[in-house]
Order: sequence, then structure tokens, then C-alpha cells
Amino acid sequence: MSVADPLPVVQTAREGRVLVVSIANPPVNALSAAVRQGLLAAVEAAEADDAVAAVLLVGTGRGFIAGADIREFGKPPVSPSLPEVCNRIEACTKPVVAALHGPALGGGLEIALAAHYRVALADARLGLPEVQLGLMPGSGGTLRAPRLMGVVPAVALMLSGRHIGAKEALATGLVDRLADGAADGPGARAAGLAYAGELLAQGAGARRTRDAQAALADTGASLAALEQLKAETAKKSRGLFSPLKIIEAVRAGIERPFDEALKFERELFLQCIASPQRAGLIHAFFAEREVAKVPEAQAAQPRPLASVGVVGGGTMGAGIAVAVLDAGLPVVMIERDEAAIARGRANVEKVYDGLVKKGRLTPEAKAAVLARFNGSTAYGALAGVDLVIEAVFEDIEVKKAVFAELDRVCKPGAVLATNTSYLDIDAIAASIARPQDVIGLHFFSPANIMKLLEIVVPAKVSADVVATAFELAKKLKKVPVRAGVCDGFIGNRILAVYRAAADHLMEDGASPYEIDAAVREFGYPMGPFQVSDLAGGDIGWATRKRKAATRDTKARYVQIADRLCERGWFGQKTGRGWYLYPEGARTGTPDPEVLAIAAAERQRVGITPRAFTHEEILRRYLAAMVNEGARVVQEGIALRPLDVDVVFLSGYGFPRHRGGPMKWADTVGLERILADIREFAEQDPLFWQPAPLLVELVAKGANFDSLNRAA
Ligand code: 3H9
Repeated sequence: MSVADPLPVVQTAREGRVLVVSIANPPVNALSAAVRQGLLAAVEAAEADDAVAAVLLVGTGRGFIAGADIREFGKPPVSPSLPEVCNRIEACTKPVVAALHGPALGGGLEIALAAHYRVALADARLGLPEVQLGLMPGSGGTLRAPRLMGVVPAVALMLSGRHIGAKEALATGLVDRLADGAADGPGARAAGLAYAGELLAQGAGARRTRDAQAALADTGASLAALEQLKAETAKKSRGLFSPLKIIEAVRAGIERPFDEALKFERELFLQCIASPQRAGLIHAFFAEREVAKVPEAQAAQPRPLASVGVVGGGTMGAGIAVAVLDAGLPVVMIERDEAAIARGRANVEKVYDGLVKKGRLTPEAKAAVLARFNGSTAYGALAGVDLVIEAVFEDIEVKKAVFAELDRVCKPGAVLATNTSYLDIDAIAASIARPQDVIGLHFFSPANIMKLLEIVVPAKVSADVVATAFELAKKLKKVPVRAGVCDGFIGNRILAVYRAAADHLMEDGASPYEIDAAVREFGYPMGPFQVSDLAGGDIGWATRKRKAATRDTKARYVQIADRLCERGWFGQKTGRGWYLYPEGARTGTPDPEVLAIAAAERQRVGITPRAFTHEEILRRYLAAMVNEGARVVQEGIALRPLDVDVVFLSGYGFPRHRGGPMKWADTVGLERILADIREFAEQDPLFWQPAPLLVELVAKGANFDSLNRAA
């Protein structure tokens, strides 16, 4: 007899004496209200049916269960809650087995921990990654994981958000056994049934994780370890809310009776749910997936992508080559002469040598990767490649010359990409006979590490070329963001404006050290002047000279930075910039001479310096960012506000828990941002012009997120 189930997302079927409960809620079997209701009903049904001797929980499709349905957070709760479901599973009087394949994450793992026995297939990925969403495990995970793994490994799992494989899960005690078999739903079902059969044959009964005390036996040692973890976490988690809550909950699980500790865990979980950090981090999670949904990639199929050419073997070209090699593709690198090719190859090899030195790559594996790398001084070597990325000197005439060669040698249909950070890609495309094949791929340095890839879409490019660029990003494991053509695209264009706001703050009296400190307090790893010292002040100097030539009306020509550059103080590489770096130090110390230069410059142009609080600094810095972000969206340079958010989260160090500049602006309220801009405009009306989109949204009482949803 099979138990009929009115909820198709949870299906039940009898296999002999085992009730198989299958979760079928694609794509990731998230624990929506319907799944929770289905699970509860299935356990009740199993309990009530004398013919059922054991229960098997199994996921269909790609995995077991990826966790709570995060789209439900922030909405009114629907019964039953996940803790109720877990507790009901654990309380079941008949043995409950969970068979895990693919992701068993967050609430999904908590369901498995509430089950009585666990078997994992080879591809299972277990984890409690809630911390990455500003949360903590909220369905008994903070109590049950330590009972199975021990306190320190469980806390490490929860604080890192790391996924572990089946073997590690077995070694740490999270699962009871591994099973061979197909890594899919039917494979998990077969493994689970075999295990349940064995348990029944042995007469094994329910075995509740809450009763497992061995790992917590030494309470004193556990509490001492927690104290140490707490101190380390307070230092490392830099203002994040949920990591310390995780530790509090684990502590309660050691000190208090189980049910009381469960209640406390729930309280802490609800505090995390209510925190703006949760809203920011979940926005970031979805935004990073939305960015790949662009009209061209949905309308067209990517072109073949089996080999890549890179023109230029400097830092950028070599970094791009490594990213492509890491994706398993062959690379042909072009340089102008043998010496340059040798340098390019050395730049590539250096990265892999570093990995060998750290023990993360064997010399044989390095050799295997480099076997896919070829260098040449002849453009003809690119004749067969599917996609070429040009990464030569940032000068339009130099780039056009490269594209003329590519036009001459590349096969019809090859994608021709330029890695530029601001040049006019329409002009590059127009200079050759196949503008439909030309696209911008703006990598960020180091290109093999940085996640962001701006895919810059010129007017004449065909949709399948855009789709191919998104496919490349996927292979390279990058976060791709579609951008339109303009000076600086999304990221550097907005950066130029808030960087100018920082310079204006300094001209008006704030010190670079105060500005950096305010920006770090907001959650950035570094302030803008530290970044400038790291990148090299000469880069900004060159840009300012270029802008001065075109007389950009928004740029007040900044003199203080120029005074430093004229002295050759370019930052870390010259031992001094905004900060001092004595004897190759990597962390700078404030330089009184810089303050004196700033004071002299203010005096020279007749500015009476004023003091700024950190809050005043941030209000200007962020309002400039949001205002330019609004322009970028309005002009269609970014498809949606969320694309701007992802650029700043993945490429510019914007604190992830704030969700990105546009999400942050929604959180504080657009009226406040607009009011700030209007107030600042009283002193500097040229720079502080409210973006029309911002004005329009405020007038309508709408926010940026309304545009994300409408897109
Ligand atoms: C939790 O469990 C709290 C509990 O402790 C307590 C509760 C009381 N919900 O990433 P992909 C969507 S917190 C809803 O592209 P992949 C995703 O948006 C949760 N939707 O695939 C995408 O949608 P679309 C703890 C979700 O194969 C689609 O599924 N769990 C969820 O590269 C495919 O996703 C986590 O933090 C979800 N939980 O990676 C795990 N997860 O197609 C979060 C995914 O419309 N998830 N979606 O764009 C992941 O890490 C990855 O999605 C996973 C698959 C590894 C599972």
C-alpha cells in the first residue's frame, strides 16, 4: 500500500516495510512551506501506518535539499516551521534514514541531522552555509552538528559556510556511511533502501542525535574552546552579526537542556532574519545569479568555445591566460617578439610555480596545464581559435592595429574581444570589417583571481557573441555583468565620481586618513587612498591628465594628488604615496608631509578647511556613488540596479552584507540620499546634480529594487 500525498513536492511510496519520502521541488529542493507540510504529513503517516517499519528521506533531481527557501525570508511565516519539522522527524518512533546526494545544505542538512541514520553518495556536499546569508542554522543545526562532529569542527563548519564532501563528512561523524552508486535521486534511493533494510534486519530502532552526548562529554574543554573561538571571531568577522550568534547558540546547546537550547537558537535565528545584513546578503546571492540573465544570452545560443587566443603577455594578458587555462581550455598567446613571449610565458608560469610551492599543485599537474599553453609572435597562430582576447596597452590606436591583424587572420565567426577599462569599443568595432564579432571583456586585476567580468556590449555586436561571452564567464567561474559602452563602463565610471567626491572632501579639509578610516568603518577592506597607493598613484594621474584634456565638467581638477605625483610618490611601489611605507612595509603609516602639502594647496586656492565627521564623509562618498549608479541605470549602461550592485560587490570591495550601493540606498531610503545631494549642491552645484532617475523614484515613492523586479 502506498500512502497518497496531496502535495506533489513531497511524494511518498512504500518499498516493502520502508516508506520512501522523496522531495521533488526543483531546482534545488528548497524547503518551501509546501515541502515542510509534505514532510510533516509523511512522518505522521509513517508513524500511523503499522505496515511501515522505517522511513527513508531522499531528494530527487540534482541533490538532497539545498536548505530553507530563502525567497520566503522576510515574508510572514507559514506553518509548520522548519524546527518543528526537524523535531518531528527526530521524535519519530521508527528509524528514519536520510540518503544524501548532491547538496545537503543549511536546513537540508538539519533535516538529515534530525534523521536517525545518514548515508552519503560520493557527490554529496554537506554544509551549514547560513552565515553567508547573514544567518545561522535555525533548525537545531547549532545543537545537533556539535553532537555528531564535536564542538570545534562544527563551529568551524558553520563559521566558514564551507561545503564538505562525503569522505570528510564520514570522517567527522556527520554521516554514518558512504555508498557507491549513481550520484542521482535513484542512486540515493537505492543506497538508502539498502541501508534501511540492513538496519531493520539488525532490529535497529530510532537513534536521536539530541541524545548523542559523547562529543560533548568534556564540557569544560568545549566551553574553553568556544571562548577562544569567540575572541577570534569577534576580531575576524568585522561587524558581521551572525557569526557571534552561532557561537552563542552552540554554547547554549552545551549548557542548557536540549529543548531550551532549541528555543534560544530560534530566538537568535529570528534576530538574524530581522537584521539588515540578512537582507543585504540575500540580495547579493540572488543578484549574482540574476546578472547572467541578459536578453542576448536568453535569445541566442553561444558560438563554439573550445580554444582561446590572448594578445599581450603583460600582467593582464598573463592573468587572463591563467584564468582560461584554469577553465581547462587551450590558450595561444601572441606577443610582438621572442623576448616578450618569454616574459608572457614566465608571467603565466609564475602563478603555477606559486601553487606548486604552496603544495596546491603537483609539478606534473603544472606541466599538464602548461601543455595547453602556446606562445607565438605570428598572428597566424590565431587562425583556428574560437575567441581572442586582446590585452595590449590601453591606447585606442594600438588596439585598432591589433584588431586589424585579428580581422586579417581569424576564422569567420571567431569572437574578437578587447580587454579595455574605458576605451570606445564601438570605435574599435567600426575599424574592422566584422563589427558584429567585437565585444568588450573587462577583466579585473589579478584576472585569474578577481571574480568580476564586465561584458561590454557595443552597438553592432550580434546576440550570439554576447551569449558566448557569458558562456566564457561561466567556464571561467567569473561573475559576469553586462555593461554598455561609455567611459569606464559601470564600475570605473562610478568609481571616478565617488573618487572625485573623496578628493573634494580632502580639498575641503578632511585628511586622507580620516576618509580611509570612515570608508573602512563602513565595511570596506581599504579606503580609497590606500587603494590608490596599492594600484599606483601614476594611474590616476594619467587619467586626470586625459580628463583635463577633454575638460570633464564634473571633475574639479584635483591638485593635492598631483603634488604627490610630481614628487614621484606613487604609493607602495615607490615607498611613499598618501602613506609612508618604510622598508617595503605593506601597511602604510600616515605622513605629516602629505598633510602639510594638502594644507598648502587649500591655502593656495583659498579654501578655509573645515572638519568632517566620519558620518559626513560617508554621506558624501556614498551619495556620489549612488547618484552616478542611478545615471548608469537610467542610460542603460547597466541593465538594472542589481547589476551595479554586483559590480561593486565583486570588483570594488563594497561590503557584501550591505548588498551593494543601490541596495544600500534602498535600505537607508532614497529620499534621504536625494536630500543629501540637494544639501551638498548648495556648496557645489556643478558636482552635486541629482540624477533624474533618483528624483523620479523619490517622486513616485519607489525604490531601486522596483526596477530590479520590473526588468
Ligand atoms: C537555511 O537553510 C536556514 C535554516 O538553517 C533554518 C531555517 C529555519 N532557496 O546557485 P544555482 C535557486 S538558509 C531558494 O544557480 P548551482 C537559485 O536562486 C539556506 N532558491 O545552482 C537559482 O534560481 P534561478 C542555506 C534557491 O547548481 C536556482 O536555485 N542554504 C536556493 O550553481 C539554482 O541555483 C544555502 O545557503 C534556496 N535555498 O548551485 C544554499 N538555493 O535558476 C544556497 C538556490 O531562478 N544555494 N536557489 O536563478 C547554493 O549554494 C547553490 O544554489 C547550490 C546549487 C550549491 C545549492
